Amino acid sequence: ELDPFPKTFLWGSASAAYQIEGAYQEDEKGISVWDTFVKQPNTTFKNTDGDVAVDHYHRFKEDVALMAELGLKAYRFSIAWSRIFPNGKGQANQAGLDFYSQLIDELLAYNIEPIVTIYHWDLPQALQDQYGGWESRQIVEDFTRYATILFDTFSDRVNYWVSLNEQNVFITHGYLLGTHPPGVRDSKRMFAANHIANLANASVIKAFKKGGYKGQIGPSFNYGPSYAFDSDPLNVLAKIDTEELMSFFWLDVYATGRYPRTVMKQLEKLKLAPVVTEADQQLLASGIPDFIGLNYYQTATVKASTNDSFSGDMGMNNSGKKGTSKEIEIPRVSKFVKNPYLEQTNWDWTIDPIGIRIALRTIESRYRLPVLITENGLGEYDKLEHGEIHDPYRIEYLQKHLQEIQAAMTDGVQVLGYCSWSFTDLLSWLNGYQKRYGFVYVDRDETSERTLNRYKKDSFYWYQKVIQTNGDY
Ligand code: BGP
Repeated sequence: ELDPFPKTFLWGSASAAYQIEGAYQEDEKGISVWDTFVKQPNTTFKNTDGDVAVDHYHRFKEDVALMAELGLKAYRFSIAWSRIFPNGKGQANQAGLDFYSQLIDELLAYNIEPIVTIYHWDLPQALQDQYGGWESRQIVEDFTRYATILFDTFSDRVNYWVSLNEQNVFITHGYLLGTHPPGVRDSKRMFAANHIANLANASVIKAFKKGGYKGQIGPSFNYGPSYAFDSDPLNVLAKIDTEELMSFFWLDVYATGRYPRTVMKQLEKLKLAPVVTEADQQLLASGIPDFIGLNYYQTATVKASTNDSFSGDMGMNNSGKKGTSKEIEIPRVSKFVKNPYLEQTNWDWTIDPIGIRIALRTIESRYRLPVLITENGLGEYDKLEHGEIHDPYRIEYLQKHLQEIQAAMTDGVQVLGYCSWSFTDLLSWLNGYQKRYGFVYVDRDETSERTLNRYKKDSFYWYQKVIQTNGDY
């Protein structure tokens, strides 16, 4: 028997500025590293920039009206740093503040709780050029100043803040795999930049607490638990190593202010460990969040690796052609293998509802912090036919995940709410516009006229019912 969802449960949906807004140069907005990255010569990004995206900047009232029709209780969005500070710092841009102020007011008019992400990857290009972005300690101060302006301007109306979105993703892709800006492939630089991002995260949380603002703050983290392929003790050890390296290396710092000793020891041996001063240690300890934001998509299954070298190629399937991803290996740690019990999407992401229960249980038993599920969803091809989109696969995916969340809550995990990814269809960073996640279809048909019209999918009506019945449908 499952406990019912609490009355206060935040039934939500999520998005991020670069993926929906468009209007990339309007109202004094500065250029971000993503604006630049997708337009480099020889880029693999074709027709997949965020210049127009789904034009949310001009259509936010229409979008919020759809959220109200669906019955959302919460909406997670991000603020583009370069709208507030076109050059990353200096004088705040009033037009940028006004845009988000109007969006927040519009949400509140329909009783939709805004959940505001302060950083969802679109760093002002000026800070990259000036001092190398996340590789310079100067960013700690600039990021804190930017966040503080947001707290001062909006905390009378905002109760939930997400500090950094998926630090593990933007740091590893940006500095190890080279697939996100600034396109670096250097593990030493990656661990150094990552440490600075930790400091920036802690500094913002500390500023929030010291400022006495009302509400709660925490980082969102992409946590997909790992399984051992079988009970071979070597594979079980590989599972532990993988989770420490890929997840607890971040989550431990957020929740306890300390790096896991095992990973740090390995990094020291490899001469990759970041420099952590006494002052850093204190800052990390003073920036403990109120909740962990969980972005959950899939799990991994691992065997032990005996290989020595890293190919630098994560072998991801960004084409949407099923079965094209390559086997990933972290040398001397683990080899990622197919899990015979789990289905995969067309982008080769495993579909594993019980995995979210395992993620929630792990966070609870390790950190005893509440969790806000800030992302979860299915990226698939959708087909618009006579104004309708039949997406039973998405309904099934979300329904099964919600059931496991309810089970985790029944187990005793504190879950504040659930934001599906995403509300409208939007830009997928590495997959363009064909990989769709929304309850609302956006017509971005590049072959005919791109109307950007919105259409409600079947999953829209399904989620509407879920919310109406508080999960008891
Ligand atoms: C998360 C990001 C989101 C979103 C999502 C889906 O990592 O926080 O911004 O993009 O993943 O991923 P993708 O677009 O690669 O399918």
